[in-house]
Amino acid sequence: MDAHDLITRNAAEVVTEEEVKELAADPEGKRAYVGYEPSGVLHIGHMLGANKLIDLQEAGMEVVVLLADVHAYLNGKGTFEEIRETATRMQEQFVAYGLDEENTEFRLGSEFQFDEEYVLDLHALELETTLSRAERAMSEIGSGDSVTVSQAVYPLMQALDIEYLDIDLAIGGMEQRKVHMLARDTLPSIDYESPTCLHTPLISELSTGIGKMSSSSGVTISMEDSTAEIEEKVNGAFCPAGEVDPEPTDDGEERNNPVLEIFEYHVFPRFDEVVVERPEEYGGDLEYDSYDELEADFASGELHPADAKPTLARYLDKLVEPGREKLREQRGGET
Ligand code: IYR
Repeated sequence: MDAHDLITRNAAEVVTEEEVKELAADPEGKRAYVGYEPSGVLHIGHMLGANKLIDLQEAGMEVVVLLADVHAYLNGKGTFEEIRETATRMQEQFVAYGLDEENTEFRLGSEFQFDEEYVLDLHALELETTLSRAERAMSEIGSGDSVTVSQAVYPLMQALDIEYLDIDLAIGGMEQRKVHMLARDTLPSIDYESPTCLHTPLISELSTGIGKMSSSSGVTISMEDSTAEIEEKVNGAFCPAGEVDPEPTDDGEERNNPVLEIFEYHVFPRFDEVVVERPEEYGGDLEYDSYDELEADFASGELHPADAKPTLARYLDKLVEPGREKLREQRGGET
């Protein structure tokens, strides 16, 4: 795979195509980052971002993971002390998941976000941004019922992080796109360049295929799950036979097949080959080198949900296992 394919594979969108092409022409040493509000436990959303970072490392880029402790605090996620403690654990779990420790720069937001220069730039951005714009940027990130002043400051700091970490490519899930658009629009007003951005897709809600999977509601998969729990969750997933693009609900709500999405965005990027184990009487094992082959067999009915689901659970379990082990260690051997 060439650098452009590695950078853009499985991306929901890039902003802009032109800028990413330019980056892909000479990726060596260029810097990409993704930021997370630290939480104690890595979940499937973090894993999706990490998969993209692994692609970028393979393309020759430098990769930064921002453990956004101040952002988590501004978003009401706990006391500063609690948050700092979870940041270290999160870093260890990313490494367990497969981010190469030597080639990944882990940074705490608080290392540079209190510097005078940063704070002055922040105030300059505050002057350039209306409250309603900041509020809109937070619509898919803010926690709690109403937007606090701290949450209006949050996206402006996220914009500045891109400058202060000297980033060529900002990565985030689709829920981050409004913050990135705000960054693109406002950074030039304080004489910085508009950042190039790449957004990863969101996985559909596991049990219904309606709406998006979220760590705060509904079913999610995380490093906390045992093998049996993963099997149970995947077994209960919405996965209508033969339907790659399921029909919308009667109310017109979009539905997707989350089992296929997880194969596409989580399993194939990390495994060269996927084997579906089937007894001889049902046709024997199936082997796939790419997601497209698996999807084609699912669409034709050759691959049935009853075989796809246990296979997905088996591969997800392999992805989760090292993080689960790390978590056990972090918690002092219990669980
Ligand atoms: N908004 C992210 C956290 C975050 C990301 C980046 I990239 C930053 O520079 C700062 C914070 C979240 O929702 O987790």
